[in-house]
Amino acid sequence: MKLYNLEPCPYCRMVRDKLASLGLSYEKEDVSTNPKERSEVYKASGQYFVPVLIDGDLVFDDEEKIINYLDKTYGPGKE
Ligand SMILES: N[C@@H](CCC(=O)N[C@@H](CS)C(=O)NCC(=O)O)C(=O)O
Repeated sequence: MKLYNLEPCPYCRMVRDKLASLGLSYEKEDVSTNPKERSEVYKASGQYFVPVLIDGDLVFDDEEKIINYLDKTYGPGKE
């Protein structure tokens, strides 16, 4: 799994906290504070906002979608 991340971003923090609480390991890529300089985010997701989570072929571009997905897929009882 890969997270496009900005440390001070509160939405990214929600996702980092969720990943940590589920004990999931992931690659974290810190992006530019300038959305226009986030070509890697655009390439992956078709938009410039973070957080973006990539899990295999799946791409999520909003913290609520990401957190729902993580809970559904990796939450307790979903091993
Ligand atoms: N996914 C959130 C938004 C996430 C968000 O606002 N991220 C900020 C960083 S904290 C961002 O990437 N902003 C880029 C911009 O303002 O163009 C939502 O739809 O409510």
